[in-house]
Amino acid sequence: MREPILSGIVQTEQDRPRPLLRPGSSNCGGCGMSNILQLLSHAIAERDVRLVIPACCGAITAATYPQSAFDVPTILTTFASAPSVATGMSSVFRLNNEDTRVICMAGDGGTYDIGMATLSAAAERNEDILYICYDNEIYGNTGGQRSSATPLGAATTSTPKGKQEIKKDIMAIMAAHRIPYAATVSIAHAADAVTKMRCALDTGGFRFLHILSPCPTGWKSEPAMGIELVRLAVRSGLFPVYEIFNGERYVINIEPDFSDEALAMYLSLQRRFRKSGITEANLRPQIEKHWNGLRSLSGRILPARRL
Ligand SMILES: Cc1ncc(C[n+]2csc(CCOP(=O)(O)OP(=O)(O)O)c2C)c(N)n1
Ligand code: SF4
Ligand SMILES: [Mg+2]
Repeated sequence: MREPILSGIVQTEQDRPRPLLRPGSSNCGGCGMSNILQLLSHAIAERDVRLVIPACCGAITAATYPQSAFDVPTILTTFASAPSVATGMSSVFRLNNEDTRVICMAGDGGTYDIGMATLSAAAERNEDILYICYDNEIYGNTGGQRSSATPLGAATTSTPKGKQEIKKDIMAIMAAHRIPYAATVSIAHAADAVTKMRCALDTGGFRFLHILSPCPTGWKSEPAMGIELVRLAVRSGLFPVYEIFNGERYVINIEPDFSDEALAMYLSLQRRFRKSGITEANLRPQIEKHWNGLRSLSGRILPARRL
């Protein structure tokens, strides 16, 4: 399961000649969204793409007009309308016979909460859009309030003692739309991530990628630890890595060892979990329930738990 950091991925002749995210972005140091954009750059290679970004940290990433850190034309939309705007753009490209992919890049607030209506509508119509949710588990751009992606026990500016509710299962919601392709992506497993991004870029219809995106500012973690945190989340079973084809065929891509030590490390490296005092023992039943569901959907027999 273990891959070297960024999987030794280096620029090759097949890659995008210039990075999607150029120097000069306004992202905080260690922002997971920056890592995602770099991986996406490898995946895009020579493909022609447009970005559509609703209100979120990503809308600020480009930095100050007239400069832009994005190396492709990028449209910023209102919070709730990114999938609708992307629908219009994708339709125009199709009518003009242009081979241009439209990528919505939205935060968890724009995806799980405020953009849910237009996201669901575009998915139900099976619009030709790649929708990426970079999930930092908070409303990062406005100071770090809770979203429905915030996990149990995490302190945010609107849940200072720790959130009482569990994280919403966005993948189950997207699967219910029976879209052609949905996948969770780990930035700690770069080869798997780039493969899935390419698959999502080249599949027709609505595609959805859910990517856990460390936010050192909101998670109160060290900027250099982002990729390691995701590795711990995957290893402990907290962030399952899998694909769903047409809402019905589940494929688990990475088998965790369900290490309690990794889960404890994941919690202790982020000060957002300190106030609630949540422990690995509190989270384990929820993780097991989630995995039991995934195993039965993927038709895989539950292996003995490895500690
Ligand atoms: C309708 C509406 N409500 C609230 C806001 C203020 N606002 C801008 S960005 C943001 C948070 C976005 O959170 P998320 O989508 O998770 O992205 P992140 O900032 O974490 O990258 C909020 C609440 C807004 N722009 N529009
Ligand atoms: S607040 Fe978090 S998500 Fe936003 S730019 Fe900073 S590290 Fe990235
Ligand atoms: Mg967010």
